[in-house]
Amino acid sequence: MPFDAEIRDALIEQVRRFVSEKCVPAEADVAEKDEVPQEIVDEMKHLGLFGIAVPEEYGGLQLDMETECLVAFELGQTSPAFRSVAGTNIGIGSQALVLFGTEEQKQRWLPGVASGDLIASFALTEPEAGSDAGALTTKAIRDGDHYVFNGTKRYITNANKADIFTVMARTDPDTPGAKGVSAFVVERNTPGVSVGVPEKKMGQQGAHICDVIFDNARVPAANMIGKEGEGFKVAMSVLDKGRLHISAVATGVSKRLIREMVNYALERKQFGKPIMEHQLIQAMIADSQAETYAAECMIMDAARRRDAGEDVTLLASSTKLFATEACGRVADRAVQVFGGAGYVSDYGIERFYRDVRIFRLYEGTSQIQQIIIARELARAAKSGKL
Ligand code: COS
Repeated sequence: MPFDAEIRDALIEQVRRFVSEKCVPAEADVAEKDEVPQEIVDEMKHLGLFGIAVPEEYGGLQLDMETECLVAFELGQTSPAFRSVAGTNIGIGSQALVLFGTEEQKQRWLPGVASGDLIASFALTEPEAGSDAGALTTKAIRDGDHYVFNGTKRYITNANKADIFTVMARTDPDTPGAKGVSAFVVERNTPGVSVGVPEKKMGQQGAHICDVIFDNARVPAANMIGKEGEGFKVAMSVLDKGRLHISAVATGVSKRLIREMVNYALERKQFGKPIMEHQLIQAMIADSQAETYAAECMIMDAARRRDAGEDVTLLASSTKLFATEACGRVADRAVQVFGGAGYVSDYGIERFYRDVRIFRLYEGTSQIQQIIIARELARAAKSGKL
């Protein structure tokens, strides 16, 4: 059922004001200090942002995907580090529980996820298993009513703040590839679970990624999400949704950068007139607008189809590929339109240029999206559905 239009408009307006009044003025400071201030985190909690994708019965706002993307368009219009604070609770950290958790698991963890009092992280990637996620080697070996975890997860967003992790681990070491993998909730305070120091990154200062290390960590068997051996499918379903969300965030950044380009081009004069009147500048801005509008339309269509119950694997990958690559081009043009000022930190444009680079990498690289798109098309053709 579509989300109530009036409530939706009010929420989007609230998020828009929060972004422009609280986040935008704090952008440089957050980048400098590598930390989002607690008062901004508290305001995000107050707005319900941590729980937008959690069902109402567990304290969330239960937005449909279309509304979630509209919110993400707004959240994208500032440094992506702000979105990242709640990003894993909204997306990959919580959705395995939402989609596949038992009633008991949901009651135990989702209210905290929704309020933001519990930070949820998603632990799939490993040192030797990035794009080839099915090659993961973290083991979870059954021992009575527990599983014993050993292994290392890498580049895990919000790991340093996380209270719970959705962890994909190999429960059947004799079965290689996707089939031997199961999904679990692992609590941070489990003995044998430790978190590394945050990595130094190219951009998105204020958002953190760390290793998560399991050293004989005993996790109750009751924490398994879904069936044994189905963990890879759980992860892929979570990523289908996550990829739509990231597409919307990237498109939000593109919208912000278009605004920055237009405003700057109207002010900045060269050759006796505002650079907005120079056709080569117009071309860069026009291409950015056309691509961003195309991304927006793709995202809305894919989100509505997901809300209608369609399988959106093909659409989510198509959307992520297009929207994040477009965002990269928009950020590059923004630097170009700003010229020397685009390269200087004070204007913030070079920061966005660095910040958006990760969109083409995480939740599946552009090349992985291409592989998924081709596979889905081949599958559809073979079953006569193309
Ligand atoms: N939804 C549900 N199930 C899915 C699925 C999806 N979107 N995609 C794949 N599956 C299922 C497949 O149907 C298959 O099950 P069956 O054997 O029962 O048919 C199983 O999962 C394995 O799928 P597949 O054979 O396609 O796995 P591969 O190892 O060949 O690789 C890719 C799949 C490359 C698509 C996957 O590893 C991937 O997405 N990699 C990128 C990982 C990523 O995004 N990392 C970012 C980390 S989070 S920031």
